[in-house]
Amino acid sequence: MLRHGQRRHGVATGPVVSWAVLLAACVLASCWRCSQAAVPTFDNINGATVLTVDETAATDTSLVTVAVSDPDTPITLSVNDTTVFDFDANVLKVKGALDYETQTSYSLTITATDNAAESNSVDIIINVVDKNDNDPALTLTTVDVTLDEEQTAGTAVAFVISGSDPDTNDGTTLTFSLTGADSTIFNIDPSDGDITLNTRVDIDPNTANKVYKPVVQVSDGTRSATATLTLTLTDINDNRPTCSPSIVYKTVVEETSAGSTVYTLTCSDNDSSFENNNQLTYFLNSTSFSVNGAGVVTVTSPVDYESSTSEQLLVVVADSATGGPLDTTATVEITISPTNDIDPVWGTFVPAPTANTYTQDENIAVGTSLFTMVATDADVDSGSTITYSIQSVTDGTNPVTGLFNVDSSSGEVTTLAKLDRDAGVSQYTLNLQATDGGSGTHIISQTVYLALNDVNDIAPVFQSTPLALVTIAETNAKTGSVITTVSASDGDVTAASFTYEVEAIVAGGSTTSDWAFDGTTAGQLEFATDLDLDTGDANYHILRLIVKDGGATELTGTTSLTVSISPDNEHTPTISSQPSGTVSIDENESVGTSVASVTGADSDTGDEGSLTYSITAGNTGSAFTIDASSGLISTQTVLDRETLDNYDLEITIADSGVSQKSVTTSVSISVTDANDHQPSCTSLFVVLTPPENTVTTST
Ligand SMILES: *[C@@H]1O[C@H](CO)[C@@H](O)[C@H](O)[C@H]1NC(C)=O
Ligand SMILES: *[C@@H]1O[C@H](CO)[C@@H](O)[C@H](O)[C@H]1NC(C)=O
Ligand SMILES: *[C@@H]1O[C@H](CO)[C@@H](O)[C@H](O)[C@H]1NC(C)=O
Ligand SMILES: CC(=O)N[C@H]1CO[C@H](CO)[C@@H](O)[C@@H]1O
Repeated sequence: MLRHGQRRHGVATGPVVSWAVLLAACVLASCWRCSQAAVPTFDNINGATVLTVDETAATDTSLVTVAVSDPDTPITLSVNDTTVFDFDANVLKVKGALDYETQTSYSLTITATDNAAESNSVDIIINVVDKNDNDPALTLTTVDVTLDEEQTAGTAVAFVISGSDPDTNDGTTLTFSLTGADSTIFNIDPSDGDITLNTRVDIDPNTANKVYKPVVQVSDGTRSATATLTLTLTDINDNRPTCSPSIVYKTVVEETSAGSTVYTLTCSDNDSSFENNNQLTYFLNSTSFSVNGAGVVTVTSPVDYESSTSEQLLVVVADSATGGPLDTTATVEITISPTNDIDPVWGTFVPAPTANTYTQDENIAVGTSLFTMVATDADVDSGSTITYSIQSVTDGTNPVTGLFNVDSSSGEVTTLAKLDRDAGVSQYTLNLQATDGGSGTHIISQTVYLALNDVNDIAPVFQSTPLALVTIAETNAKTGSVITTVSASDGDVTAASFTYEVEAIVAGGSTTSDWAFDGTTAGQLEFATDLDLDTGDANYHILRLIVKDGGATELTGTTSLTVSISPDNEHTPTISSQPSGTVSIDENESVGTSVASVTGADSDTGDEGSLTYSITAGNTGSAFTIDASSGLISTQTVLDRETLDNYDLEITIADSGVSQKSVTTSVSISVTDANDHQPSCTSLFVVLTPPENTVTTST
């Protein structure tokens, strides 16, 4: 009954023992009980018993409650390997770590010993049941991969990873996946973990390569393992440099100094710096300009507008990719703006001078064109505009002004005033200038000379004009006698050859032929005839003299000369008439009574022939007076015969010449008694011819 109960119990307490094992144990126990009653017998296990236990079974997990039949209790149960299994009373329990992967089954000898030391043993088998008790593992053969950017979707990324799982059956199906932010660009094959790109990845613009760190995970369904992969996407040189703008227009002033910046190109390359993919270099095709590594275009050698007014620079911009550079071009259109950089140069003047000298007659009309300066300038625009000027004029030594004018635009030089050679300047020095226009003017200079020809433009003049009166003594007024010597001067530089003539007689009644200039002694005026005042020639003559300068166009000067001929007292007065004998006059005649008359004559003319009469002796008591000009003698007192009855008057007749000459005579006057009343004369005036010998001459 108990056996059945025990069996039932055994069944009830050994849930892990299969019904087949239980059935076998009952058969064995019935057999053992039949043959050997004192030996413990196993009721529910026998040599065919196979138990199973999960490898994950925890310690003290019960495997079987062994039922033993034996009267000699208590019965002790033991197992021959207690490292993993042992009994708690009659319950076989797990006491150690199980691992299917280490040992899939155990053969155990279970021994039951009764109180009488009788024992019985039975061998059973415990099969370990595999469970998913291990994490999968990743084998990371290649986890660091470098790949060029720009690969197409589907490109395999050469990670080499594999998964494994220590479990034997359960949890051995592995699945791969990717996690993490960096995983988005990948696909992973869940079964084998092969990774591909799921998109084309362009990392530009980027300054460096891009690193992705996806996390790969392998899972056995319950357990998983992860690892971080590294994909470095490297830049490929897939971008050309670009310049914005690609064409620029710049103006460069010619002669801009070398080194001046013209323009800085704005170029870039969307590639990264990897392998110098975005490192730009610049080249341009000009010798006048250059570009540096920063794209700065500068002047290399100053450009010349006159050579070229523009220049097109083709700039090649290339990256420096070691794998093969890419390039682009930019154009810099340079317009060269002109400056005034060229000196003007003199051309041939119009007319051309001879040995830098122009020659003109003096006295040319004011405004006469002398010459026209010519200068040219190779600059363009305002730089070529020439302004002409006269910087200075000298007479060879000193500055002179106001003589010349220049038309600043035409260069024509004209006279502003009469040029007078006779003023002492034979040649002027003209310092000429030509100035170009524009900024930073350039000036050139040149000297020309203006030589003046003398022209006979100044009339001769008599010196000491008006000439002084020339007085010639009458006796010298004879043919060939020198009257005076005149001279003339002439302002012309060229010496004049004077000739003199008597041009006209203004007064005096002579004729021009009466006068002559000496043929050999210039200016010496002589008489060409005898002039005699006593024969009626005038005592003064006004001559108009003319002097001729002998020039090609003869100029003359005139003056007047008065020649006075001074009379000479050549003749002594003579008595023309006088009383003959004694003249009587009554006493008591009234004062003023005429008594007698004496007259004289003189062949001289003028003062030399102008006679005056005077009583020079015998006029006692100033009884008489004589009219100085007529020679009439008259009383000056009332005569008294009783006082004085006879007078002998000395009468002097004198001329008025410088060297006065005179003659004397005497007149006897008798005072008669009034009582006689005897007139002694029939006429009051008696003209007597004096005897020759009574005439006396005084000198
Ligand atoms: C226990 O007994 C079994 C069956 O005889 C045997 O195979 C096994 O090796 C024994 N174990 C030990 C530790 O002796
Ligand atoms: C460079 O990259 C910028 C930013 O993505 C983009 O706008 C530009 O168009 C790119 N340039 C070229 C030439 O591809
Ligand atoms: C540079 O090259 C461009 C294009 O060929 C050309 O038009 C230009 O004249 C060149 N410039 C010089 C300075 O040679
Ligand atoms: C004649 C005559 O008449 N004689 C007189 C002159 O004058 C004196 C003085 O007057 C008289 O006395 C005279 O008689």
